[in-house]
Amino acid sequence: MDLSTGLSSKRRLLLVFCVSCFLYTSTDAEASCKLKAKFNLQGYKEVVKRTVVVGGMFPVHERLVSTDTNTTIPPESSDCEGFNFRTFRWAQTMLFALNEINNRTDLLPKTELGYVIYDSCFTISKAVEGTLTFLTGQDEAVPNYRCGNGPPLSALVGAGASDLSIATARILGLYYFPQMSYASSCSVLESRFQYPTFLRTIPSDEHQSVAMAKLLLHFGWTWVGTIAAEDDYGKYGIKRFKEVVEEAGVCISFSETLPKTPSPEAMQRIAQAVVDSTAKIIVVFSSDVDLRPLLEELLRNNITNRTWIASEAWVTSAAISRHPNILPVLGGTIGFAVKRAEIPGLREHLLAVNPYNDTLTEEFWGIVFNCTMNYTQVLRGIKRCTGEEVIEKLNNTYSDVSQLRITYNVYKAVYAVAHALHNLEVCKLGRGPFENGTCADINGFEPWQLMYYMKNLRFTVPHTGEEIFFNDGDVKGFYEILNWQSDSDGAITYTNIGYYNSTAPADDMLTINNASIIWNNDVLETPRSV
Ligand code: TCR
Repeated sequence: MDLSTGLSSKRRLLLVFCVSCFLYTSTDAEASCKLKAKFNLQGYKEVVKRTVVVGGMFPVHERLVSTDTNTTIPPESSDCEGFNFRTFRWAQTMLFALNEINNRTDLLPKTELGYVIYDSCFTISKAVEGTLTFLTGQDEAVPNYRCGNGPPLSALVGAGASDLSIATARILGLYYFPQMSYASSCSVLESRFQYPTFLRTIPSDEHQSVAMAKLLLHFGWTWVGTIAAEDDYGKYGIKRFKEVVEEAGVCISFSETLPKTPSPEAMQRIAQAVVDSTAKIIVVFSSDVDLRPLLEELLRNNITNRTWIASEAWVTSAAISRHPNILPVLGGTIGFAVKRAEIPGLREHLLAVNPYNDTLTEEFWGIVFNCTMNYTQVLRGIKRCTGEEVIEKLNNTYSDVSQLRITYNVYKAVYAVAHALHNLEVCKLGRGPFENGTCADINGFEPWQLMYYMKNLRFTVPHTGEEIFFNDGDVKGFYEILNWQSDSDGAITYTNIGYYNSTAPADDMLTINNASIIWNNDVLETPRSV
């Protein structure tokens, strides 16, 4: 089953998989609008049902290719590099969920969900570019301009990191356009005043920061070092953590920031701060992408005998935990993870990826099989992909479905949008939520009308039975607490040692089974903080 045929030819979806390059390159907004409308119409002829488009935004690449700031030629949208298997799995999970929903007869029976997906490349400018393109329906992002025809846009599922969502939520908020995030956990996104249409299936870091502080107090640690990524996630996460622990009398030995553009000097300086400090407990609030350069430095210097406290963004990251020789340095790490789920059929879907579907799948294929589909590269001597390479045996981060956590959040986010649309569709005139009991029309609703349904949603997630509802846009704070232990082959496994529940009474929020923890260097005794 490939991406497009997976959605079945009889009920064709609007497949506009936008990557860093867009489908049309016309610079004339109106001309490109006409082009797109024509394309859409052709796409719909075979459609039996009506279509509503869901937007998605995923940081599939890790960064922009650095470009020179030459102003003697017209600027161009930058290319991206650093293909990330984990986030590509998230994007594919959105397609999987849409497919599942489109095959259901009880959810949106008369409506087909199409999609537009953007790669934000972990970069604010790309996220903003994608949002404007989504809103305007243009390849050239021109605000306040949108083609009249074409299916209604519903919501944006994304963006990945908080600083990206903060940027997109400001734009979407202007139009009262719903955004459902799966990974942006920064506490500032709680503000409905600033981000009126932002909702998320990941808990706010307010809970995680408090949970980390309680963890420290639980073990009686009073001396700690902190390292935070240089973004909203790291800065606000560590700020709140510090507030809570300092109030409880814990002292901060050092506070370091992981720069977005890492330099060897900066990494050496931070590693030195870790070595020089007497603090043996170090809290790191960062994504795995930002932490990796420091990890290399820690490994080079063989810095052991520390207990690392991991924030959710790196606690189950294979990019960190599968790194060779990591055990002496990071074994014993304790961290917070969001709920995990089994999603039946997802692995099969992931392995059914069609290399020819779009530029992202092409690139993915090329990296996995060490080949290329690009003619010029073939001429340069790189092996040509046949498309017949065998993917079934693929065993990497992309196809690893053992830690579906943010992936599960993506799944929930897509379902949330579908349920909101469903409720909008089945509204009965006279009993609707709008003026005089009126309803919105699924064939042409306003974003604020869908927002009403998103806010007031309550549904049960398939396969897991988890009940989802939003309290002013947020879900409750629940984390599993994981400990990095080694298996018989010396590889890291994530052992569950407890959990944190923000809705429990104060004394019962944190539950930890001390006896099940194995600390750094296989020590069983709880380390001291100095
Ligand atoms: N919130 C982070 C981004 C993030 C992430 C992740 C990135 C989270 N979890 C896992 C990569 C992998 C949690 C943010 O910026 O809000």
